[in-house]
Amino acid sequence: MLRYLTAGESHGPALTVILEGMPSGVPINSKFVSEELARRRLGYGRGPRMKIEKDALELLSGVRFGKSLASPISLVIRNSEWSKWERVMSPEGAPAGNVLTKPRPGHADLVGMLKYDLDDSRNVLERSSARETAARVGAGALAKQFLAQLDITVISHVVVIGSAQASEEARPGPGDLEAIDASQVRCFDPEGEKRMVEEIEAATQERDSLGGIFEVIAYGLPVGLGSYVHGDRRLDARLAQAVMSIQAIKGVEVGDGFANARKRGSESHDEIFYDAGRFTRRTDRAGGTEGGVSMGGALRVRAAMKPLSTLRQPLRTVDVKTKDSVTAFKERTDVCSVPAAGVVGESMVALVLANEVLEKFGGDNLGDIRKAMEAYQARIDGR
Ligand code: EPS
Repeated sequence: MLRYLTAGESHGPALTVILEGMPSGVPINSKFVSEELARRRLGYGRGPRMKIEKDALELLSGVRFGKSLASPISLVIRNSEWSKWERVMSPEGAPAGNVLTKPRPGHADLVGMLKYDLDDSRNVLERSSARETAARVGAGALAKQFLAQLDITVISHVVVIGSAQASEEARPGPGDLEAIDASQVRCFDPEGEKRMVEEIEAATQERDSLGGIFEVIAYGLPVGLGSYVHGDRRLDARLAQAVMSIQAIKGVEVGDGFANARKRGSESHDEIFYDAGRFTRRTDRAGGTEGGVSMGGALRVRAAMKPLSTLRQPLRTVDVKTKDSVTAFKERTDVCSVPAAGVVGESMVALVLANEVLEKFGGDNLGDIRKAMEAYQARIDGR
């Protein structure tokens, strides 16, 4: 129902994204999209490019006088560094610049060269780079503006960087995003933030990189998004796919997924109560889905990001041309980008949830969707 496609190389002229399936009548503010793009650049431990460049946004279609038209919405994010890369990344002419033949372990370099029969790993890294996530955040910012009309809010915070952890008690609410973004590492726990910053400082000193875990929380969901009737309709499965698709993500959990695996059943579920005319839960161990269906209220998804694979002290590799044992090539890089990945996680979750809402409540225009949601909620509340 809602689909998006991104295009663009990391050092090409621009990134493009087309979002198709947005209903009509949704207030769309391009300033909000730009602010979301700026949020993705946040975080202690990012590399020099984040300072050099700004994500300059153009909204090309699908919106008129501040409202969506139901036609495809297209965004362009120009790379302000393009003039420096014009020769290296030219769509025409002969190769200019170094050919990269020393693939970085952990990156897509080697598998990409073998799969696509390429002899320059720049042809791989330009597209596998996490630069592409700027386009996803653009699409996610559109989805968020739709969800906001239905009082659904999506936030994220960083819970682990390397060996530094935030307190498990530090659970932000829907209004806490500003406070989270004010933290250098987008951590909601000030003590945790301190430990994380120290961890990044140490890794920077040692010319190494760090991964971590972020949590995305969506507030205000109705009961009944997703379905148990078939595997590919399960909300948790769709979330896992979407979040796992973010560059460098190697693990996804819903609620207390991995911790619950070590507990007994009697400690792992959310008991059901009936208070003031509503079914309620007093815990949220499941993270907001049961049987692949949203339970109503908050949804929690965590993702594990591996330490970035571009290193200042590169690992051993093989030169694909000479087959000599060498060290991998060096690129400009971040030390840690978990805070930014959290913002990308919000976007991916927002895109999944917007699609789920459209599947459940129809997809033509905001007014009809609202009415359908209200009628549905009235039925649920009457039980
Ligand atoms: C990235 C390497 C760095 C990051 C980049 C992702 O880029 P460069 O090699 O140009 O310095 O800055 O991230 C972004 C440009 C971005 O917008 O997030 C990589 O190898 O994935």
